[in-house]
Amino acid sequence: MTYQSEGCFVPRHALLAAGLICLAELLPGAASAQQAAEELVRPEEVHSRNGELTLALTAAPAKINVAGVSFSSNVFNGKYLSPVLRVRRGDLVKIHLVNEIAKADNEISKPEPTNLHYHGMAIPPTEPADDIFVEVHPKGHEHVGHHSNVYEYAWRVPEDHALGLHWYHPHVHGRVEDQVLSGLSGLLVVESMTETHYPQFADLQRQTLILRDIDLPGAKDGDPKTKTINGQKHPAIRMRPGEFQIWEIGNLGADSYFDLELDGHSFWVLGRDGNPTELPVKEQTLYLSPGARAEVLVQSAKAGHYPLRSLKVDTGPQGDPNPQVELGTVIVEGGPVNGGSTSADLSKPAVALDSGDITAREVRKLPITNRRTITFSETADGKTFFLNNKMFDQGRIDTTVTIGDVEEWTLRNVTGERHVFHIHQTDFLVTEQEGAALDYKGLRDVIDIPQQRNGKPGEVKIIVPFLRPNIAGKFVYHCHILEHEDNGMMANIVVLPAK
Ligand SMILES: [Cu+2]
Repeated sequence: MTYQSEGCFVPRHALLAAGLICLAELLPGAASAQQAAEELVRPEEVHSRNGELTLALTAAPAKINVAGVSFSSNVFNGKYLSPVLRVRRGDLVKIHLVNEIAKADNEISKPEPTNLHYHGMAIPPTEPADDIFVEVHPKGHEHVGHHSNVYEYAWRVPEDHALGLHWYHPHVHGRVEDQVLSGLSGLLVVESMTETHYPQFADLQRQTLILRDIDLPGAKDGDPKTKTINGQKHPAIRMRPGEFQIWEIGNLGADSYFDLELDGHSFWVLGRDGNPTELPVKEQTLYLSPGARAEVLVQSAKAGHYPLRSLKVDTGPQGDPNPQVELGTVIVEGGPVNGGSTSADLSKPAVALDSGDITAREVRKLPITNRRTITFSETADGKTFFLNNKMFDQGRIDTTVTIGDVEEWTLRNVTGERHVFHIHQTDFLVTEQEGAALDYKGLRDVIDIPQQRNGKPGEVKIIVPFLRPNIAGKFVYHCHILEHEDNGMMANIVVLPAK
């Protein structure tokens, strides 16, 4: 039997077992009181079979319910929580994308082009793979020389691809923020990171936490966005005392930062941005810029309720507000689990790192073939954004490199707000932040560049290896705060085939 009252859709026995009652019943309208009762939902999953993942994704308005509010929004296949795609090395991925984007209650108000980008994937930046210059127009708005409202994506996961968490979202310049904010983003997992690199943790219970931001109807410009986990405002995540779990977490939102803190717990990072770490990295808070992902190990403390928060992030005097919010509650209860042997394994380094793509250790040793500086700037009103003093222009080539090049890029932020660097098709190694050497144990594909302070620009140094022959072509690098990207903070790069 399901017990229902406002905001409570939980089997009564589960509530009793948890020692909970639905407080919404006692305190009608008290948002915080309803919060702990809703169980974390599991996203729908689509697995590849016999080496192939086939999926139809239709972007269209649908009635959704987010944080207790019902409204229509453009989403994939009728749901705010998009399917998690799980593929393996060597798999063929075939996605039939249909554009039925239309007027909805929020954000996107008219038919407009869309497409798909596969963030973190080292696949060709060309059709029918990860070409973000493709425009799939809605029916009746097809342009001469463009495609119909349907597009057939087909690409193969490279046999040596890094294992981990990636994601998919539209990337038509100028419309990315609104489409992602509407709900058009989902997780894409190249299996099996834990089994391959951290086999001692392979049997642990897993949770998938999709973090996103959204403007609820009536939200005013400048209001902080509403943050959700798996589309839920304040779900309950369950663990047993002493239990280790693996959490797959992705910030698949448009503009917001998440800096996760779980009272009395820490996070052991096994992978970030689709790349394994060289050893588990202990972090007290898990900082996830827009676009960042992480696989982490969490060991629960003694029985009790622990708030899972996203801490306030100082985005700078010109930045958008990113206040602290409570995202959910970890409920620890039931028979204790002896995590002794798992604790001991935390000091063991990752194994089989050479089974895949280039590692952080290898990138560190590569000779640098060229250095360049990318400056992030914006107008005083914070409405127009530049890379190296230029707004994005689809027809202009800003950077040209050749397969085999290994470049050191200095990312310089001369604005009063944080920005987030991302480049398509390749990962990079972060070597320096604010003048201090950084020895992070893995490759990344998004990194924050802090705001200018006291006239001193924020600065980060990265090494970008352009080594994989399959990434030759034209693609982009940009700020992953999608509002900034849409308003100019993006540039084109052409990677020429090796001579
Ligand atoms: Cu930015």
